[in-house]
Amino acid sequence: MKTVSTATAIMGLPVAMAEEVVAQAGKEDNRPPVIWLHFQECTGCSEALLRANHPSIAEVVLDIINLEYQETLMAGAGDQAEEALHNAIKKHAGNYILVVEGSIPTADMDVCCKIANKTALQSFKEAAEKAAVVVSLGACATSGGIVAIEPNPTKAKGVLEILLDDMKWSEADISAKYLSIPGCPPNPYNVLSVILYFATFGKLPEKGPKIPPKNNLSVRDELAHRPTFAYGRLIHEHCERRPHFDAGRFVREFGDDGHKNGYCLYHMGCKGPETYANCSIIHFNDGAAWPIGNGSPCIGCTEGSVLFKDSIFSLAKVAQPKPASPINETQGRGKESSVAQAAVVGGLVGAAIGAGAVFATKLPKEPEDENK
Ligand code: FSX
Ligand code: SF4
Ligand code: F3S
Repeated sequence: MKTVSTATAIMGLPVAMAEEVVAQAGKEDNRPPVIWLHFQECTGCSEALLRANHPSIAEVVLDIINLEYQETLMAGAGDQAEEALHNAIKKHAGNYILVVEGSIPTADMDVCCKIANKTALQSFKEAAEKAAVVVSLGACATSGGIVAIEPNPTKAKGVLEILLDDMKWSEADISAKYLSIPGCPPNPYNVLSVILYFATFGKLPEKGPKIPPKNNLSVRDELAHRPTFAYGRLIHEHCERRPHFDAGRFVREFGDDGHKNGYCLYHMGCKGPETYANCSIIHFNDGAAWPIGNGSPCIGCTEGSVLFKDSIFSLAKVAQPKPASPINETQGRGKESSVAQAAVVGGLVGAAIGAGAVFATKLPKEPEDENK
């Protein structure tokens, strides 16, 4: 119940939905079959899942999903494992969730990432053809990640590219059957929430960002295929250091007084202003930690266009450098509101707008300006 309540809250569903999610997730025959393939990666995505205690990986595997094949966790190996994979694809054809970790090499080399004497591309295609939905897990599976850094010797690609270019999936197929959960590693609760959502409603959750460029995304744009509940907003919108950003208080050097006081990491290269993710809210390791909370700038690990592409210390583009209006909708409107209250609110608004304006003048117009 606790697990499902947490996941229901993360998915942004009403509290009353928790019971339905529990009912669906608890049905013995309703646990969604999952086939989980590993390609070129560090296995950090599975490791992050292993660090979640509420629920533990044991609860996920035994109670929530029907995990048919997962190379990191299963005891079988060799022919026995290969047979299990084939049997699972056959038995659950058209009904299983295919989770893919790691990028897929496409170079004309007979040596990269062969499993059971098949190339990763062959293994992926066989499993994707009969899947109900395909989920790319992690930056590597989503857009190539660390493996695809130039000069990308294995010509590593993410799942979306393979589905579109090699398997010729249509736009309609991609929209109904493909979802990505990027991050290096992604947050385990997002993985769990997607699986529970699928088990409950038999379809993928809403996808895409909540804010522009939502309506201008093409099918090739990876931003369009992430669950909105987890990747709908920028980290910068919900960061615990955001008040320092708005007030113009920044860390200028690791270990300086600003760093010790938890100031904003923007000038240390934080990519929170251009990174869509919910790690600022749900954290990792059961809520114990997340990069910015630990004093490290965000490196944009959910963004294929930022991670390992932009320099760690380059300045992120900030869409809205001024703070949002701090007017509290409940103040200054009721009968009981007083002139004094209105004055206080007015003063705060003025102060915040002033701070925003002062701060805005300190921001470079373009990131390159900072280097001048
Ligand atoms: Fe990549 Fe995941 Fe980073 Fe590592 O499986 S997303 S390198 S955390 O392991 O694929
Ligand atoms: Fe947080 Fe980074 Fe934004 Fe600063 S720049 S408020 S540290 S997300
Ligand atoms: Fe990744 Fe940035 Fe969150 S590096 S884990 S998206 S704070």
